[in-house]
Amino acid sequence: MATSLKNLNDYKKEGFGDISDKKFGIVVADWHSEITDVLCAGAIETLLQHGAKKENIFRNTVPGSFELTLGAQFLALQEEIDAVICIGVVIKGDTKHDDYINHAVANGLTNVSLKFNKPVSFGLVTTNNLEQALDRAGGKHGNKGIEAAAAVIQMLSF
Ligand code: DLZ
Repeated sequence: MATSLKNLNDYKKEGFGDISDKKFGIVVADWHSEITDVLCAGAIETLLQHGAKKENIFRNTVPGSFELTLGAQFLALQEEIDAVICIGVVIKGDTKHDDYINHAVANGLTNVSLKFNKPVSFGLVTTNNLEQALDRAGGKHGNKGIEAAAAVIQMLSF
């Protein structure tokens, strides 16, 4: 049977579904860990606020954002994991590394999500400099870790 799609306003009115029995994997990149730690804390706080249990949240670390895809796959293939949140920070430098990493992660996480039919969120902050990244980790542009957690919660409500 077809699923009737809800939009964010519906969820704001009705709330998301019960996630108290859902299990969440979080993959966090070690590069710029002073920022990814803040993003991860935002994601965990959001899961808990929406009713997830602390013991159902599994944080894993990978070396850099490029490794988020395989980290997500390791988690997604575990049957008991319902959704995966990926967190990283890629800052532009003198070379095009950011472009390669960002596209690889975006494609990779899409593939993992579709392959395992599970929500996998893209909590990758991609900025031109450190200040812009800090602005998105509890600064003037909020905390992208919160958005990454909210995205999987919403997708689990389908
Ligand atoms: C190599 C590299 C560079 C230059 N910059 C970043 C970055 O800004 N953010 C990040 O998460 N990771 C970076 N990395 C590391 C790569 O993601 C990856 O870990 C290495 O290339 C090893 O595969």
